[in-house]
Amino acid sequence: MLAHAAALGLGTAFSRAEEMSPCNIGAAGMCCKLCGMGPCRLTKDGQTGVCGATIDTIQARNLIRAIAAGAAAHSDHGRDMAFTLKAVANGEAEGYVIRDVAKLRTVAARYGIPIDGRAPAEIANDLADLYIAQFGQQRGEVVPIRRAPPKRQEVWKQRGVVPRGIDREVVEALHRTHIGDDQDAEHILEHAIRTALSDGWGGSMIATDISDILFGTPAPVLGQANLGVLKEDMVNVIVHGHEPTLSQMMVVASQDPEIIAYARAAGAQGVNLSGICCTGNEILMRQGIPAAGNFLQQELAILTGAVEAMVVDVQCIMQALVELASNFHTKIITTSPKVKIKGATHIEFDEHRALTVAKEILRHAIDNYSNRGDAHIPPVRQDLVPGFSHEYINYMLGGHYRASFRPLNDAIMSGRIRGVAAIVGCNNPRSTHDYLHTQVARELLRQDVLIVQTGCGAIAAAKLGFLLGEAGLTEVGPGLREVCEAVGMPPVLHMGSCVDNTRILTVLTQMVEEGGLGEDVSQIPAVGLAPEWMSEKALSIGAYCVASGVYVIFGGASPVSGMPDKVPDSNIVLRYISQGWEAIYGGKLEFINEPDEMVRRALDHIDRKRAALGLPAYDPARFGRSGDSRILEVEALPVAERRAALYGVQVE
Ligand code: XCC
Ligand code: SF4
Repeated sequence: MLAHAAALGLGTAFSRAEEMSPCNIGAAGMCCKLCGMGPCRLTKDGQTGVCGATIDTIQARNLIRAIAAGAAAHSDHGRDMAFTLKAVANGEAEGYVIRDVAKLRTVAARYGIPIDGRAPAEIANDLADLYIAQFGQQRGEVVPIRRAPPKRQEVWKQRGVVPRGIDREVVEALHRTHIGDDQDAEHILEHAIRTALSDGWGGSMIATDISDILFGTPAPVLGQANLGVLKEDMVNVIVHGHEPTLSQMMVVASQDPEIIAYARAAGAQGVNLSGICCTGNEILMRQGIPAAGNFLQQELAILTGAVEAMVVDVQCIMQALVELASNFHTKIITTSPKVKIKGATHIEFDEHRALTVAKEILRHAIDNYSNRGDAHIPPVRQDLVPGFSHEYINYMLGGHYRASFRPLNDAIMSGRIRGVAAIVGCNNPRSTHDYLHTQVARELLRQDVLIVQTGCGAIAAAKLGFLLGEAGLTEVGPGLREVCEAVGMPPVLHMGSCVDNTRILTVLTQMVEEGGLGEDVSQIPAVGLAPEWMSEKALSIGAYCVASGVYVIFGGASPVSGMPDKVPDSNIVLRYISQGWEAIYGGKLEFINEPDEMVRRALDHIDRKRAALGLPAYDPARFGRSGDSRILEVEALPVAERRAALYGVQVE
């Protein structure tokens, strides 16, 4: 697709990344533009800003501001979901229903909301009120915190970092970093933890809960990924962004007989809906709607010339789309009252009349079908099986009557599975598309590490076929292969969108509750990786995972690398977010450029956690002689010998 772009003389994020070398002062977190006396760019050791701010203060302020923005984005998404739930509960949201009453009851009961003898709408109304209140709460503790392991909650309480209210922590992060406020790097970063926790154990967790309640808790479905999911003879509509309120209704509208007839009348076979980024993940894991790609494929999709409309809501939408689309017939349609792009068509989405708006958007796209010129759809797509919510993992491992995480814990304790890695987050055109994601995933699978994924990382792995059961037979180490064969699961579990990283927090909590892997998340042989991070949301995720006790490795450049000639240990901020946070939370945040080094440190961490738990050291030769391995050996034999092996017929 990049060659195609070059032939057409069109640029993409890849070519712009080449032309735009990053500012080395800003990239290292050494530029402060928080007041009109600056901006101050610190380039010499010991130098300060006009106000006297030191390099570590400036680095810390930059980092917490990024975390606050990321937490704000995720949490605002959660807020909108809570308002939608409230509207649905009160019969004011056209087209939506409460699809997962069981999850509604489980979640509500956890907070002491009465469920017995009550209609789903009544329970949903109370839960919506409780969740809406978390955003503006001034004192106390946000309620989802209670779902963390007790030991972990103790750590947070002792440090005084339990979020009081979601909005409050974000506002305080902004206040503290205004000129003349908090000027102690470690003190600033303490609040970064509190802000990030209000995302992970707050806004994002609320978003995940409500998406499941309204659209169904995911379970495995068959899907497809990559640009080859676009169709020559259909009206191609791509939903791109994050909030599933719109994308879910687009799914409904695209299957409406009236819309299908309208598309046929326009000469197409129907409407072919696909997704990009996390709103794509939401409908991929629930309805199996194909993913056209991840973040760095948004422009490539338009370059196919086969997309009638790209419908966007919030987050990760490149402004470049509009200019690029002007070379084709593609319409970029913005829908959120929060997001407009100059030159795009704006059709505002309103959850109260969602189905009507979704149909209107689709009619626009269908009307545009006759304007399509030459299409250039690359014939590449890959099957995948997404939809591994923690509820499903429980069921998958223990069955309906004995749903449990026991088999997973046992497999880790025996060493069949060496440990668990969550590989999440964005794409970044500063590296080859998907390269860091897939390099790291490949190697960890070989080392018997079970992988869970969300966001754009999941789609990167999907394109290589890692999200299929068959991948377990060829791509992974012997012990993990046995587990995948026995359970019938892929070695890489797609757990959803970026807000669904909270599902990973829940899984880790359940692993603790199940027993045998310590009493807190920080004891589990697990790591988190964001090999190609680029968004501020990723930094917030990283920080709340650290606060939850996880070793988090970010690939690519560090936004707080500081003075280039300084050894990392004399960089106050780098040392604090690594050793400092580890001493407090048992998790740490490190930026590592090189995939082999990421893998090495991840494995080293996993092995050290195994040793600390008194588990047997990982031994690749110990497992893998059972299950399908014998069959695979037999199948590799010449026909006559295969017969002999299978039926005992002697070979002459
Ligand atoms: Fe992808 Fe979630 Fe990153 Fe955006 S931020 S690029 S993972 S779509 Ni979550
Ligand atoms: Fe410069 Fe201080 Fe103003 Fe930042 S806050 S721009 S360091 S004077």
